[in-house]
Amino acid sequence: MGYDLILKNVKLFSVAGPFEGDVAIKDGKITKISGDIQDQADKVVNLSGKYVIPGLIDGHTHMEFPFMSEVTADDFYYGTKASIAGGVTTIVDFITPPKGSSLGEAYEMWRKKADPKVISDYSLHSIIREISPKILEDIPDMIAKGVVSFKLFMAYKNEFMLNDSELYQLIKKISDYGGVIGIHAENGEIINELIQEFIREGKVESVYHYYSRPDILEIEATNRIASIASLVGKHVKMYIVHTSTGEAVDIITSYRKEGFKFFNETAPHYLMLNTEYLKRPDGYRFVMSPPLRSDEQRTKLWMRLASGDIYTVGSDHCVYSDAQKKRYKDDVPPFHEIPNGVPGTETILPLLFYFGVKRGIISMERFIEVTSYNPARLFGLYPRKGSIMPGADADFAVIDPNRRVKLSADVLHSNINYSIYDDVEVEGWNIMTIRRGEIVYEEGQVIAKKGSGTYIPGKTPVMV
Ligand code: DUC
Ligand code: ZN
Ligand code: ZN
Ligand code: ZN
Repeated sequence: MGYDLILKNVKLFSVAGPFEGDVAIKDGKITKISGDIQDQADKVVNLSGKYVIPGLIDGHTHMEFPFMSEVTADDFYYGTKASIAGGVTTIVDFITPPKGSSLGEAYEMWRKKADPKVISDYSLHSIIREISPKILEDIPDMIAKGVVSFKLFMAYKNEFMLNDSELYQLIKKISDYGGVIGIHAENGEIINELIQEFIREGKVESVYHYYSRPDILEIEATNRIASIASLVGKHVKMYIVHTSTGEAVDIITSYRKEGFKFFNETAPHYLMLNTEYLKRPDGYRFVMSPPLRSDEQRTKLWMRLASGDIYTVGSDHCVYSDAQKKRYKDDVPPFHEIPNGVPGTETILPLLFYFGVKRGIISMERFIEVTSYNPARLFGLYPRKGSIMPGADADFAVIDPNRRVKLSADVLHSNINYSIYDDVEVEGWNIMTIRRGEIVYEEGQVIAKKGSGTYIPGKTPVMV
């Protein structure tokens, strides 16, 4: 039998531990994993000395995201180019329905935006920003289309925020149909008060973004939503997106120990950076929500990643150019006018590999668990994605564990001219990405064609 591609002499890592040998691929699928494969193949690649891992699943990206009166600078082309270069073979992005639109209409809009441009494979969550009988009715139809998870916001008053009664009704409805609930947990009412207070006092510098969104408002919102969701019942599948505090992780963990299917996601910037970055002249680039926190919180998050209490790592890739961040002015605008978001999809792999695995904080298995296995299960993509077994999609990242790279806009692929990790050097770098059996990135070059990614419908997950 002739294969399309054989990867020779790989050190293959999965959640089950390492394996050394060969991998054969046919028609985009993993076909055989064996010590020594001598069969014919169109292409044979020798990967000795490299680490092969499952392609990452970035479960949290905002490409072409209409938010805070801007559309993010990375559209589905630039954004997924960055993903692919970073070893991310699947993203899960957010349908963002315009106010008044049905979820079904918004789904069509997002497929039209993404399909002609994507380079990685992609799946979709849907944001729900308002409630109506029509929206509630749309939920089972969306699940049937493969949109099995829904993001609800407890912050961003007047843009996305829902109140407790709306949250309760939506959690109930989504859970009736087996869907997953993603929560942006911050107390938006109080944040709004704090913002108004600071503005009245003339406190407009970027660091006030942090002071207006203190840790306790994430902890409170997490506690509140866990209480509300627990009333609905143990069938609720819920995760707190971009968790930035150890305490919010611990609340969710304590519910999980009681049998609730509650989880946490964190993002690499909360592991890497602290509030001090907001005080730099380019502090506006570091405005995202929840905000960057203390080194103590960073340490708590690393520990909870190591223990397994944090379930997934997603980038929250939400890129604005300098011009957009500064609202097209020379001076930095008041903190509350700066569009929220940072790039991240391309740097999940090098940051977690170097600062997590190489520094001995997390194992290779944990790294894979939080970047592919768990997101695949949570978003209903498993076992097609996130598994290394015959029949699964042949999605891989190939790491040169010794390659040293200094991060900068020059080596990254986003559609902006800065990096938030300019002073960071890593050892360990993605040198090849394989997406459904095709080499789509090699030695700094993204080879895949625009639009060659595929929509992957999710199935309501049975993971837990
Ligand atoms: N936080 C961000 O920083 N950007 C996108 C939306 C969000 O919740
Ligand atoms: Zn062939
Ligand atoms: Zn959010
Ligand atoms: Zn987000």
